[in-house]
Amino acid sequence: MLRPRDTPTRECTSLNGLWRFAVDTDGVGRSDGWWRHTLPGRREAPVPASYNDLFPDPVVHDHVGDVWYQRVIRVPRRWERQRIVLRFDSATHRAVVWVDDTEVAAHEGGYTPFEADLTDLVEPGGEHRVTVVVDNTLSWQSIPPGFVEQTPDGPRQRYFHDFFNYAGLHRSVWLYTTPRTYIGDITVVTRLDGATGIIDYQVQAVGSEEHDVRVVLKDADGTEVARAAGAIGGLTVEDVHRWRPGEGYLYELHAELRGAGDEPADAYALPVGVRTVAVEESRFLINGEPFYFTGFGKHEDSPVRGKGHDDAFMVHDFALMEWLGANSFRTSHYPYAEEVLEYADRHGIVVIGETPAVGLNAELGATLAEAVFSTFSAHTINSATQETHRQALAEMIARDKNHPSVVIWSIANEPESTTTASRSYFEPLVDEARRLDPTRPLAFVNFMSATPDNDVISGLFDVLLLNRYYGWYKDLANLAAAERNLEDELRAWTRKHNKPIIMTEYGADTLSGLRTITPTPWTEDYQADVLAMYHRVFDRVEAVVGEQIWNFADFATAPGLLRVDGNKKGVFTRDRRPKTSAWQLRERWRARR
Ligand code: GCB
Repeated sequence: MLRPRDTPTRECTSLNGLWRFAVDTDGVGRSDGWWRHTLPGRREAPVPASYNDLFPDPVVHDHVGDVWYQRVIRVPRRWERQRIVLRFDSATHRAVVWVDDTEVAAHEGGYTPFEADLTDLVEPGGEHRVTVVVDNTLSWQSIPPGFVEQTPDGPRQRYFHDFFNYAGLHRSVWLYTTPRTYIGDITVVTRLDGATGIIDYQVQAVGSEEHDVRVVLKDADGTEVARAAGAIGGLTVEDVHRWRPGEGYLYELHAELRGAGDEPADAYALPVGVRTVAVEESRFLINGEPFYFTGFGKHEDSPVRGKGHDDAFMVHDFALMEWLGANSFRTSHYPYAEEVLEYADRHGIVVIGETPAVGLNAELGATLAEAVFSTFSAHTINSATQETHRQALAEMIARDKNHPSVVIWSIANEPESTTTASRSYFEPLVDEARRLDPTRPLAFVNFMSATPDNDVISGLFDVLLLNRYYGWYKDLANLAAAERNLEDELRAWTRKHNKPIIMTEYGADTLSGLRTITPTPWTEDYQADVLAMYHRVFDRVEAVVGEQIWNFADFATAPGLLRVDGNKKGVFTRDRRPKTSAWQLRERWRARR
């Protein structure tokens, strides 16, 4: 699915801004047909943003179920004879959309885009009412999963992941045009042959059969460097300028459909980075050279906006990572806004892209939701959940396949991975991911209690991503034992699999400003000691090819005895002020560059 862009044949209008907003506390909006009229009440909500923290009202903050957004759109008269598309970059976790009285789209999954073709419905020059109902409920069949507990005081959402269940229209909404015959999709795969770059491309045309496809590749200065004709083909660039970590060099692939009279029917420009990714034994190679990941697991999370995309926070976060010398991050625990990947492409930051499959684990259910259940069963995570998961995976790959910054797909965070049921659940998803993208290494993020002895699924994957909390959830305030146990475990993984290991989470909750001389959990000094201990071990174990600290910044979670106004494992506070460890990391990571 191509991101909306202005091109010589396409026009985009942003529908961001204030929309009418109503919380459907009684759950009557669908039966009463709220899309037919102006929404009840006088509330407005900004798009993009989570709605939860906008109002000083626990009813909104902790609402379970539907909320409604509505606005009027004006379709320019000049859009006559164009194909007109309404696009939501995301709606968390599912949505139904109406234009006037007609349902035009329904989508499951909170972190990938969906569209509705309005060509036959809207009037160029006319005004139309757009209404969206967004449902934040997590069930056993949603990704991520959860369940709603019915209590005497009303429904309560329970879930098995450690970040607040923010919801709403978190990303941009667009109204855009394409010609009636248009470029539906482009796929690029890049290869290197010495100094020569090869871009295998595929352009999918939709509409009339009579057209030719032409493709021109331009360098960053706009100079043409290669051209080709046909829907499928290859472009060769001598002396290619590679995309590499630290330097996000991008070419631009201009695809054109030409009709019978040689008129350009549609045109689209796609940024392309030429690079390769490979795994060789325990090494991770970018452009044939060993790469060591430094950086973070992150969240899309900020005060007031919640998970709403914000360009200012995005640029600031990247600038702070640059200040530290970090070269990578994981989109824990869901695909981030596409703006984030585009920024990473342009700036040479390496990304592990993750699906929203977080909390598929009964052990976490016991800790985070006081719930006792079997992870995989007919009544909990079952084949219908697996299908939602497959769809989320397919939509992530469809959206992100052309981003050079993305070098690994992570299929899930900390699922159960020690039972035959987990093996049966993951095997088909692994096959599907490899079918959809045979070019990128595949991984899942392994949970602490899944050890080299009892894990049964790591053999299916290319890279081992491990989350380990020695010195925190285990060996608290005993860093000597933590150091021994961590090293023993990493060596055991290497003996068993000989695959690259990236530590995708490690760290300690830290209250900004709390200091100590003797080792005391929650202090800034203890966080620094824990990180230093991990780094000593990483430097001794050759198979470790990356360190991504949990977390870049403090973030909001559901209430819990271990959570003091959220998770405090950030190297930065939620408003992005550094803790002591920031200077330690800056020294370590800048020295590596
Ligand atoms: C984890 C999870 C992450 C949590 C973190 C923690 O293993 O992947 O979502 O926030 O631990 O701090 O407990």
